[in-house]
Amino acid sequence: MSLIKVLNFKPLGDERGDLVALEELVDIPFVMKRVYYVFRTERGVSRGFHAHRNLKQVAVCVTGSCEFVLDDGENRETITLDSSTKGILIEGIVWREMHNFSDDCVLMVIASEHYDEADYIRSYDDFLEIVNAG
Ligand code: T46
Repeated sequence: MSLIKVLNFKPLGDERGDLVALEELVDIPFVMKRVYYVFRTERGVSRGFHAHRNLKQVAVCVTGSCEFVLDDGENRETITLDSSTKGILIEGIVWREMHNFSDDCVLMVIASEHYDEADYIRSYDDFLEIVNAG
C-alpha cells in the first residue's frame, strides 16, 4: 500500500476564478484544530526532518510547489504538491521532509491537534526505534 494518500478537492470555480472549500470530516478526515502555512522558503532550503507521535495532517500547496518525502521506516516515497486542489493526508508515525520549494510556494497544513513540541520525533534514529518497537 502506498504511503502517500492523495486527497483531491473539488474546485468550485466559475468565470470569476477558483475557490476550494475544505470542511471538517467531509474533505478533511479529522477534526481540525490548527492551520499553519509555510511560505518564503529560501531556494535550496529543506524543512521537516521529523515525525509525529500523534498527529494527522493534510498538506496542500495553495500556490507554487514543493516536494514531500514520506518514510515509514521501511519505504520512502516522494510526491510533488503543485496544485491547490490536491492534498496529502499524513497520519501515523511517518518521517517527513519537504524539499524543492518554488519561490512562490505557500504550503498550507491543516492539523488534528494544537502545536505540541513533545509530539515531535526529531531524531531519525529515535524514529526508527519507535517504529521498530511497533
Ligand atoms: C510538519 C511539517 C509539514 C509553532 O510555534 N506552531 C506551529 O503550529 C508550528 C507548525 C510550528 N511552530 C514553531 C516551531 C518552530 O520554532 O515554528 C517554528 C518552525 O517549525 P518547524 O521547524 O517544525 O517547521 P517545519 O516546516 O520543519 O515543519 C512543519 C511542522 O512543524 C510539522 O508539524 O509536519 O511542517
